[in-house]
Amino acid sequence: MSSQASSSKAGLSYTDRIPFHSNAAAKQLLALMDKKQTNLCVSVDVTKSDELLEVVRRVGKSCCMVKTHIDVVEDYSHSLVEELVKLSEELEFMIFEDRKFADIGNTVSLQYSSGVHKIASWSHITNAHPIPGDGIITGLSSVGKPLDRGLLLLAEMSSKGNLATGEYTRQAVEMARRHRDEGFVFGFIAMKRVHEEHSAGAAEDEDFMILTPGVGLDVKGDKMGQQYRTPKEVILDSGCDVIIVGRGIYGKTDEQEVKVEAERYRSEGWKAYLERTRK
Ligand code: S5P
Repeated sequence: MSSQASSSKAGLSYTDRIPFHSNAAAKQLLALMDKKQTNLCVSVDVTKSDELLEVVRRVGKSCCMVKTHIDVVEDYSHSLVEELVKLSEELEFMIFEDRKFADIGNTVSLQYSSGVHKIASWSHITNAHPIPGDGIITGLSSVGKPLDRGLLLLAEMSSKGNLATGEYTRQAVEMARRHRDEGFVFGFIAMKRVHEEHSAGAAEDEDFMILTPGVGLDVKGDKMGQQYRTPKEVILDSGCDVIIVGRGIYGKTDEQEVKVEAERYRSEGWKAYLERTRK
């Protein structure tokens, strides 16, 4: 426990953690979080391009990241992602395509670079399930690393009954560790600081970012197994770094409310971070 506590980076500011990362997207993200005072990632899971861009225009100033599921957009065209990239530069946020790759290296390299969406050409960050083994990182890295993109591994999930627990989570952490020097994998989708829970073999200068979905202030879950915790539980109690919020923000019917909710989550997440780093 003591060696765990001494190497924990949870008490440091986001900016002070930049030297522990070699991935360009991670460095950019950490810097802009402190600059904009936000650890909020808004998940914009809507099916129309106009709606997606409208939500992004409303929440862009409040968040450090916009997460997409580009394959649910019915009227997709390349101009959508061009506009999204433009907004990400104007409003200063990172783009995270939540593609959850889960195939062999060769297949994921094609899915990442090609097809209709050409994800690597516009998305700063993407994620992958560790289930196929190390080749998934090699495959994605061959496309993403030369473009300065970053990768997150899904070490845990937020949904009820998911299988990403215990030994699976430990192996996900080990996999990320094996590839740390390559500077492509920089963190996890997880519910807590999984690398500190499985700290055996961790280098003293190791740091991974933890991005956490399943965040809601008003409800505890949905009818399909999603489970929500509050920003305080996620950032302060569990030591995660980024809160990912979807329906709690874009689900509001009144467009003005979307902006208000984004600010509400930003402020709750930031308060919890300040409390954590002040300790
Ligand atoms: O374990 C997970 C991993 C992810 S990336 N649980 C999740 O909910 N997600 C994603 O986060 C999910 O695909 C969705 O886009 C978002 C949560 O949305 P919400 O509407 O429930 O906040």
